[in-house]
Amino acid sequence: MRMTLRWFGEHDPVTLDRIRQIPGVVGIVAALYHRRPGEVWPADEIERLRDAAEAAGLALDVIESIPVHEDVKLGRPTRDRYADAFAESLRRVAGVGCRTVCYNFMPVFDWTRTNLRRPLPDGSFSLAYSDEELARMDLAAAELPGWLAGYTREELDGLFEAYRGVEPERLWDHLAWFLERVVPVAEEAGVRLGIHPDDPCWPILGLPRIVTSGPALERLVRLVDSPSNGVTLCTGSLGCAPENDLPAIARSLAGRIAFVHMRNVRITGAEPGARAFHEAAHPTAYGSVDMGAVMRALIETGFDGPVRPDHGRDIWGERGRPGYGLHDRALGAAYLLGLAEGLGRPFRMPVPGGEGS
Ligand code: DNO
Repeated sequence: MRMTLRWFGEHDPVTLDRIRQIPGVVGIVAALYHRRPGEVWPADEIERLRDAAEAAGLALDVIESIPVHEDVKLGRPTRDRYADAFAESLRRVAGVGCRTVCYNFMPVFDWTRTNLRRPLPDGSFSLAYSDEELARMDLAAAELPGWLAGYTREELDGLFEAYRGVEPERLWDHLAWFLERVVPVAEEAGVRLGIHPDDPCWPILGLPRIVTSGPALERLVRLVDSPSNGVTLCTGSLGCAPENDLPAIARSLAGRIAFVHMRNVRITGAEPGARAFHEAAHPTAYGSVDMGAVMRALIETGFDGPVRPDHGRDIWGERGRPGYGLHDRALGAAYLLGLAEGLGRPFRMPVPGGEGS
């Protein structure tokens, strides 16, 4: 396994020089964040990303994400053009030597939280979500934190309208169509795709969400039966629903896990309509995810890909990008390294001053 950390590019206050000092981190997870869904990524910009990582002694291990245009999710006639643009970006990512690409198929919003700075009893701050708070929010006043900005009011209304008729089974059809189109290109380019589960893993705001459980991920990998059609096992996204048995999911997807996000969440409400959780420190005791059992499942099923700690709390006075400060993610990485070492299969490690450092 390779330990990686997400990096948001040259304006990220968490610099590559700092990332390389976290023990065990050998690669980064990055993207061309300024590129809009449906654009073909310019090869020279991807090369610059790889070169920046390598100049800091790190590899560009994962692209997270190439966004999927809404027209593809909606099955609109323009989807061919946008799926082909996605496929072309895949080829170009492979061209710089990066072999893992994460994406998601969530309508309109990516991960969603209702509070980006919930104080925890130890004085740290974390991201939180509650169905009840979401129901009270005024979308028109753009109150919802954590969602992709960049929509105008009209665009948002148009998208909600367009999704009104899209039942989950239609969204599955659109996802199948997309995979049939892009997986052969990924195969040829030697890239593994890893779909990111929906976060939180249930429908919100009346929009359909389908990548929400173990059975859904198993259905996904069967849509196109290729090692290039894989998943991103995100313990935090799936872990918000108590019915998701994460170690069992990890085992059932053996061989098809392209990438792993390991973080912990504490579930504080499990009833439909009153579901709630907040993000927690990575160790098992702080949340509802059995992190050790997940790591054991990954090791026992031979997973050997990139892993990253995910959303950290803001601690020690840091005011990081929500979920993506330095300190708590570094602690998360160290914890995950310890878990794996204790289970007898350490992460690949650069030796300071030696090979790989
Ligand atoms: C949240 C992330 C997600 C993820 C995308 C992948 O912090 O896990 O934004 O990058 O959903 O497409």
